[in-house]
Amino acid sequence: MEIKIVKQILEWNEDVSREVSDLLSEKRVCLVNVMGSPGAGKTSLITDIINRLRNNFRIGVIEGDIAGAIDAETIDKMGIPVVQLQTDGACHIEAMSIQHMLSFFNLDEIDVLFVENIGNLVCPAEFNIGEDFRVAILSVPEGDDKVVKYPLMFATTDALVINKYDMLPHFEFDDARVERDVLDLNGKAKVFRVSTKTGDGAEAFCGWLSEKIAAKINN
Ligand SMILES: Nc1nc2c(ncn2[C@@H]2O[C@H](COP(=O)(O)OP(=O)(O)OP(=O)(O)O)[C@@H](O)[C@H]2O)c(=O)[nH]1
Ligand SMILES: [Mg+2]
Ligand SMILES: [Zn+2]
Repeated sequence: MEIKIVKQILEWNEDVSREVSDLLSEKRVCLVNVMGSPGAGKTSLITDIINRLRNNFRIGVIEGDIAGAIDAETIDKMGIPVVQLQTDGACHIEAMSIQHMLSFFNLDEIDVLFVENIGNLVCPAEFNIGEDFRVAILSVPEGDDKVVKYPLMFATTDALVINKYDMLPHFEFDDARVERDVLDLNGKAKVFRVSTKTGDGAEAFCGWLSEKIAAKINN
């Protein structure tokens, strides 16, 4: 008799992430996985991106949080389609959740979906969610040693946004060291210094982002 074999959860996640990716390619929707610690500025960056790029792309957002809907309310007030995923304790988002949530969007009317992952520097990076690319955020008050201490997120990201750059005078934070550490792990990463508070650096980041999105949806 043939033995039933159930695959480990990570392998299952890989299968579903490929299904998500295939569907979104067919629909010409770009999926961006935004990751970083609690409070690094994920929602601030996404709202800044919306303000800068909403005339160029049709944007949707999936907000991931352990509880509540605070970030989704922020995005909803901007008139952007948004769904809140509550993980009820889980500290990362899996592809199965994204696959389920895509049905709440009209994918024919979306060019780019941003996923705000759970605030966590560790396991979100282990799970592909069908994304086209990743954006990791590290903010100045978190400290300049985080790339070395939490390598996977920085090794797998396409861009690193060093956020809260306006706070640099107030912290011992060597941004050149952070850039070196990231490039040592991951030669393809683009590093941007941004303050979502003052807007400094956001234009350069959004320029890079626009090119990546356009490359996907015009492909
Ligand atoms: N000074 C300064 N503060 C910022 C900047 N970006 C975000 N903040 C502040 O940092 C705090 C957290 O920002 P959020 O955007 O909510 O961070 P988040 O990563 O979405 O947080 P969670 O969703 O809770 O994980 C807020 O008080 C923001 O106003 C920045 O560039 N400079
Ligand atoms: Mg947030
Ligand atoms: Zn987790």
